[in-house]
Amino acid sequence: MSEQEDDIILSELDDNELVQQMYDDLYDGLKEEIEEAVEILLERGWAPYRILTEALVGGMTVVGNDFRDGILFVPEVLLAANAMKGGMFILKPLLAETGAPRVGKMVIGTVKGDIHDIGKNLVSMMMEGAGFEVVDLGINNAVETYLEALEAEKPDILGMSALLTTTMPYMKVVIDTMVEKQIRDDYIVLVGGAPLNEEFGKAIGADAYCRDAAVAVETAKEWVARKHNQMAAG
Ligand code: B1M
Repeated sequence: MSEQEDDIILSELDDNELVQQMYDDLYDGLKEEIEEAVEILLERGWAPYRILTEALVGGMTVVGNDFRDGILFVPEVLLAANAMKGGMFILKPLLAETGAPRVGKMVIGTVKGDIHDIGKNLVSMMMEGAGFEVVDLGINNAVETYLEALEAEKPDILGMSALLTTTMPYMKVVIDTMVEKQIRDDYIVLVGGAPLNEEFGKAIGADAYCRDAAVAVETAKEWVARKHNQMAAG
């Protein structure tokens, strides 16, 4: 984006300038620069969650808008995603380091036909940070993969992510199969992804739709507490 890229010394920028520069660097897919900037913000005392939301997710929103408008294309967005993952990789252990007690277990994966994983990874990181054990199935998961994981891992929660209008209906396929096999009520089912909304979550039979990772954590805590209370009540 900027022709003067080589002249910029990230550590000399103030916080606002640095975040703006991160937006540019994310846009340009400059992974090393993003990693360096994340380290600088950490040194300056920024909380990992603030870096994640204000710098990385904020920058990715700009990328998303230009992708939508046909200004950026898949190869460029892949580079941006790769740069974002570089930053997330540094933040992951810090977000998970809160020392929170284990509150529950979640199996999560992106649905069949969909390879978007940044949002799902963010949810996983935040859930781990809040004390959940997370089993991440990755991307492009068929109903069989979800069911095998539920059987093997016995989690409290099944989380599904979809970023495409063409793949979000697959969540219903998974939930319907769980109903068919009479295991639907054994799990809390949470769904998320940019094209979803609360109405869709209800319509497919999920327990809740989660707008973002922070909401996913709060919703998961609420539902797990409710489940434990019900079990305690007999
Ligand atoms: Co794609 N893509 N993409 N893409 N891509 C979108 C989703 C799109 C909206 C872009 C656009 O047109 N504006 C559009 C979908 C349109 C639609 O369906 N209506 C789109 C398209 C069309 C495509 C392709 C079809 C493009 C093509 O090939 N012509 C193709 C599809 C490939 C496939 O999946 N089969 C494709 C490919 C790609 C890349 C590979 C280049 C790359 C993905 C890289 C990767 O993930 N490793 C990519 C990217 C990066 C995007 C955008 C730009 C960014 C997505 C993202 O990471 N957002 C996206 C545009 C956008 O969303 N604005 C776009 C940041 C992330 C933090 O947010 O994922 O929403 P999000 O997650 C949030 C919440 O949604 C929620 O919490 C997260 C954190 O706060 N959440 C959950 C998500 N999952 C959850 C699960 C939960 C709970 C909460 O469970 C409990």
